[in-house]
Amino acid sequence: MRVVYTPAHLAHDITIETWMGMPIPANEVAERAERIRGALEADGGFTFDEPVEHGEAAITAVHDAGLVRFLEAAWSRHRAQRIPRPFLSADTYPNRAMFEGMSTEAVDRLAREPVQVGGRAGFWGLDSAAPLVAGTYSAARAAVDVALTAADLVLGGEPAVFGLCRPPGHHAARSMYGGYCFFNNAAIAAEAIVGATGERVAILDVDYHHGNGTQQIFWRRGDVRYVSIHADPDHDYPYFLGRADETGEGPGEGENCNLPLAPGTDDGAYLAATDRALEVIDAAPGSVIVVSLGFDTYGLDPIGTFGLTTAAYHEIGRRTAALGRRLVILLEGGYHRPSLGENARAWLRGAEGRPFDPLPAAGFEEGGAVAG
Ligand code: SP5
Ligand code: ZN
Repeated sequence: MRVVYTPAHLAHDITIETWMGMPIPANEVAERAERIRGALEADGGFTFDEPVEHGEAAITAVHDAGLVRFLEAAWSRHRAQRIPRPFLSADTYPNRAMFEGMSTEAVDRLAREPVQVGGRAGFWGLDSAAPLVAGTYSAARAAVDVALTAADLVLGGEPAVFGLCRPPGHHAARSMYGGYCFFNNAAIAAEAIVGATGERVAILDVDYHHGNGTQQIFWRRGDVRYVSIHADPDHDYPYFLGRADETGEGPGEGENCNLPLAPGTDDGAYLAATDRALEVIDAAPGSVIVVSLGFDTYGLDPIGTFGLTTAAYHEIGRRTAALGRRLVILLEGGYHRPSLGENARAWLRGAEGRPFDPLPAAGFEEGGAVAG
């Protein structure tokens, strides 16, 4: 399988994130992508391509240009304000209750981007856990190019291509970043595929978290079907979207399918949900699936609660490919660093119909034991 990768992601390296006001060691770190690259190189069955630069138009096809300008300038503004921290995180968010009782027109006029950078980060941001650093914008742009290059290769005839995107994308909405995501790589790729083919596209999101950004972007669209399996938002991030009764509106009615699962979900229940998700995709026409692939469903993931195993990833990859559609597979989350390489290798080998043989040198075994 061909893999699109660039070291440009290394510019976005995070040491600390804030969680409920507490500084904690960052989860979405550069080591994640390097672990996966290393495992795929060691496998020998993957070849690597550099991304091709695609420019801004593909981004503003799904994102507000104001978000792009904010992300481009945020770090220099943060520096200019002499904020003594190594990353930018918001001060105040425009909670919807702040505007309660006001007309939509009044809110559109008054709830606008302020000047102070902590207010700007609140205006464009969802949460306090997506730290922005000096290299964030360039890395996020490169991740988009990775996704678009993977899509180009598939449109050129490859049956399945893996885009090693970092930072991830599926929490980023048209006018919002958040959840470690800045630009929505999967949504940008899906939009480009619709534009290039005129066909309908399906997005299968198997990250642990609901892809609120992807859902939002395609909510009213009849040409992109979004199907997501994730932790019940009553219990986990992003909390305010991801329920089963969110089915889309207007031309998008029936094109959004959320399959929320309880904390602690194991392989059996997850594979049953996978079969349901694949049925929903199979029921609409189209020849390409964009996969938002997260490994935070893994049993040892530090922020997820599910119990998936490496064997399950191999099987999910196999079943997804068995639909017979071409796959643009894009990395989203997954934070248990020692297992990421093996889990990615398992999924991708499954998608190619190859068996999975654990690498002896992985230094990692199921259950978390570190091999000598
Ligand atoms: C792409 C992606 O997977 N984004 C996930 C964003 C999750 N943000 C919330 C992180 C919560 C961290 N919780 C730490 C719990 C320590 N017990
Ligand atoms: Zn996630």
